[in-house]
Amino acid sequence: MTADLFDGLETPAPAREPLAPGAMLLRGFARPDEVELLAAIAAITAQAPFRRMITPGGHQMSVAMTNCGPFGWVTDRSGYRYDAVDPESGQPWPAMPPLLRELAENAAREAGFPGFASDACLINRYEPGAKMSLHQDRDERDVGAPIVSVSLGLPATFLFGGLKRTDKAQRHRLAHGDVVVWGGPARLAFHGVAPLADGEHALLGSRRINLTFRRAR
Ligand code: MD6
Ligand code: FE
Repeated sequence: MTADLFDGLETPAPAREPLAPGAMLLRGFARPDEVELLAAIAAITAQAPFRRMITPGGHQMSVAMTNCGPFGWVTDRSGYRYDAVDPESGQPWPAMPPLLRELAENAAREAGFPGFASDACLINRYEPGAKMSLHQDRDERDVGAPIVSVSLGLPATFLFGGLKRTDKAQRHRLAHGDVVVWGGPARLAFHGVAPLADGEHALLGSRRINLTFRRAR
């Protein structure tokens, strides 16, 4: 009886979980687009392959990265920055497919940030053991715009702290298709990803891919 309540109607609204003022988890928001998203990511990484970048401190990151859109986030010995050119190829980053840009805009609107016009999409690939230490996203010129983060593949534990590095971090499990939107009073909160546990995902194998959409310029 309740199973066909939604038959012939629009998809029900996604489950929203507020993480903090300005931060919202939209469970499964990207799932309807999973096949097209993975095809778009494959086309981007054929042009701009994943690579493990070097931090300004000289450490190689455990997460492999690439980008699409007008600007890409890069790090090397000289620092973190946004660059219109892929330093590996000397070419502009691959264009941001409309599907990705629209997914980010729709998720931001759902979380209370209408009009999000992303000009940078960082694509992160985690293999088992890869992690991201607590950090703030502060390389963007305008921190008035939110960040939209899409999780695909293996689940991860997202660490979400406060505005000080020493604030105790909450832990949230991010699964395939989950989207986190992050802005306003939460925009500069410290966050990270715990070491990825081993596992096998039906579409992605033993990997997690995260897309983070930003307004860089
Ligand atoms: C990740 N995410 O989920 C890493 N940054 O793989 C981030 O660093 C991040 O998820 C800003 C806002 C949301 C995020
Ligand atoms: Fe981040």
